[in-house]
Amino acid sequence: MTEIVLYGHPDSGHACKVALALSLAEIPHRTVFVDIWAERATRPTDFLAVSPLGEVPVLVIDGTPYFQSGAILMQIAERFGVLGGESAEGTARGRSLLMWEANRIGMCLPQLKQAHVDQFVGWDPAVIKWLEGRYAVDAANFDVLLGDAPFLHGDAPGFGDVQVWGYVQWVREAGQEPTEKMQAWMDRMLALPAMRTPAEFFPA
Ligand SMILES: N[C@@H](CCC(=O)N[C@@H](CS)C(=O)NCC(=O)O)C(=O)O
Repeated sequence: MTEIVLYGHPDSGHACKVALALSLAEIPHRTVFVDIWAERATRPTDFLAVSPLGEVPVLVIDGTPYFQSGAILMQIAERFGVLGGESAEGTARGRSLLMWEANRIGMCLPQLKQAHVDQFVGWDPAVIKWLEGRYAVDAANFDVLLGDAPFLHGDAPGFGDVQVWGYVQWVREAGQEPTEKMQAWMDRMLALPAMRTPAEFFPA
């Protein structure tokens, strides 16, 4: 039987999205909590051995480590034929959504969330304004990408939805408002039976 281990932390949207993909696809696995706020050198040696950058998430499948959350999602979808990976169209849709998220939402919401955690100490107001401007564009484009469908992949969530969920789940913690369509999509994502809280995905 395939042995799958996911290293992550509840504060990492990148790790949460991989945990959500495994949960949605009902892929048996074990999770390992890694304290990302501790000094890297103090992190578990089995984790440091498989994480080339010392970051979470890392997914290890039968001893082979995969890193970078988007690449891990593609690996899961294509290898197990799930979350859009069952078809060429679903895979193509997921890849496009993944690249969009990584270049856009993944380049404003994580940073804005951290700025709020830091109470803006050390953050240049001009940088915050720039990130907020990026989010405004991304929120409008989210509506375009969702269209009238319940999920970004259509009738059921795919790995593109999971990618976007990673940090949109904390849109308000990042000090931003979701669009109406985004809120409705978030409600549908939260209602999925496979959904868990970050702390449930990665108990300390
Ligand atoms: N681009 C990477 C981002 C990974 C990342 O930034 N991980 C953070 C948590 S969200 C981390 O491990 N931080 C701890 C550290 O860098 O020491 C991905 O998509 O997986």
